[in-house]
Amino acid sequence: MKNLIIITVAAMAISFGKPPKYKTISFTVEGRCSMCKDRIQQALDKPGIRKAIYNLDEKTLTVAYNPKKLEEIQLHNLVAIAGHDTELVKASNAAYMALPDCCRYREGAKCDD
Ligand SMILES: [Cu+2]
Repeated sequence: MKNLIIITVAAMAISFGKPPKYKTISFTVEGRCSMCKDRIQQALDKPGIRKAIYNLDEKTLTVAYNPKKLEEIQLHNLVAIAGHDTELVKASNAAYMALPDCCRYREGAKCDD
């Protein structure tokens, strides 16, 4: 009996300690420069997100996240709140206008770098 309890407790500990299964997705995000890249990646520095990498040349954001904690659309919302349009969610005007001049991608802004 005692052994059974020990085994049960051990099995529970193992299942609690299991690392979450991350899902990796990519989607298009508007951005112009390395500041945009930092801003976009920073916006996804949240619990349940393991990594977020923005490819400036391809305007593609790749995110590894825990689908048990976050829905895909929430990732788009986080980016839009930071001022950047994604292929599913457009940033509000207020969020967009909060960007520095050189990052205003809708007006064809060009950054120096
Ligand atoms: Cu920028």
